[in-house]
Amino acid sequence: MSTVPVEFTPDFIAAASPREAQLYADFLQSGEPYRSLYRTGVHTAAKGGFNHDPSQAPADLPTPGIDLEDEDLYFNTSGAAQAYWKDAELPRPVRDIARLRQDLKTWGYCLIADALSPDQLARMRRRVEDQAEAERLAGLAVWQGSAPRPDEALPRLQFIHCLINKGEQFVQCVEHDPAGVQGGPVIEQLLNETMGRDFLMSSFIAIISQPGNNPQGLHMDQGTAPFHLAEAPFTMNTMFILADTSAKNGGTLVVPGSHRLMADIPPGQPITTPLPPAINLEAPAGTVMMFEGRLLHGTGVNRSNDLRPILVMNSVKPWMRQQEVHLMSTRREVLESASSKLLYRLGALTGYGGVEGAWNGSEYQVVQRLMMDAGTYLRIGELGPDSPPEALGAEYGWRFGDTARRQARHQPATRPEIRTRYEGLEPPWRRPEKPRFPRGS
Ligand SMILES: O=C(O)CCC(=O)C(=O)O
Ligand SMILES: [Fe+2]
Repeated sequence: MSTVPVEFTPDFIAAASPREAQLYADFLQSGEPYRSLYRTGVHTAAKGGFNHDPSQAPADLPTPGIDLEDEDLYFNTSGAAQAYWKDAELPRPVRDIARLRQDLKTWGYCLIADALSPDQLARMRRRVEDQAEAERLAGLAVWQGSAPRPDEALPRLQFIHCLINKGEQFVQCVEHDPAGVQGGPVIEQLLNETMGRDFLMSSFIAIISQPGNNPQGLHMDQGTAPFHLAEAPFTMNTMFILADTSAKNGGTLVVPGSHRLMADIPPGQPITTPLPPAINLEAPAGTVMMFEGRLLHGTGVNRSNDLRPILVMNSVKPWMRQQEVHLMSTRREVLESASSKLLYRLGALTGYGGVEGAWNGSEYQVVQRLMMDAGTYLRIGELGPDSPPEALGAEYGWRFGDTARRQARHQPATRPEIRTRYEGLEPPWRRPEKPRFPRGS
């Protein structure tokens, strides 16, 4: 028996790999920029850093785990923060696309006034409230996004995931269909300009803060990337505001202009210049806030007696992973009736994330998914020239895809009985008649 060379043994490798010898350790293990974002005593009107840890709060506060009076904490925005921003021309809800562009560029966010008509808003709000209540009653509610109070097990922040399965109006939001969102065409134009036309929908969720929730630590939604470009964001958020929002009910905390500051920090390096304070978003129900991936933001504290519902749709570059694996999550009925635009945005037609090589960018992955639902999708495994005829000729799922069916009759060496068997194979789903999206053929 031959012995393994010593250089390949775990002990030898561990001994030869102290941190200082490891490649890129400073960069990969820096924890930046969050480490310095959450550092105490650095940032303006945020003496505890831009994060809230209820276990660190003094014990005798009127609200357990959080001091709602100290104006030097980042989530209390009516004192020092308000004074800081009082003369700035921050975004306010408008419909003028020129102003919206300017706000996105200067401040990292913009507010589209009346993006939902009163009817659309009422319908959307009712749907979200019903779904949220039902998920609570059914034991399906998801509580995440902030810390629980010290005396409670779960955060007071309810998420409703995968909205596209939960109402037609949510599909209309993804398509920016004016029938569901009257401001849809403006949203789509701004997404095309900031992201490029080939963006994907990463997730679409409702976030409902309850009275007395804890604030989120501020973050960039493209913070999963270890680098940022000054030129443009990699992700965009479209936030549908379903109730009048202000500091009172925990309007989203935002550091205006932070997209530029964050993009200027070299990857892996700490923030050395104090950041400006956060504001609470203020806007009437029906407004859509668009904000980009480099902007620092997070859920605010709901000090009212009502729920604060918003919807957040996240768009990403086609080379990024989507938060939701839509091809697994989307209900069959939604997939079967989907337009080419919806399918594209769900990630069913990219050059990534395909099934058994069907990721060439021309094949929707719906056939595969529907066959998997039916339990009929057979994967190709280990084969050899001597494999039994049943194995070589099996009804592999691959055969039903576009690429396989297109190539089948040109295959140079298919055994005649197999060729005959699969000639004219009918897939269980046909691509939509409408043109492919967004490349248009
Ligand atoms: O709830 C909010 O206002 C913002 C939520 C958010 O930023 C997030 O969950 O990533
Ligand atoms: Fe976020």
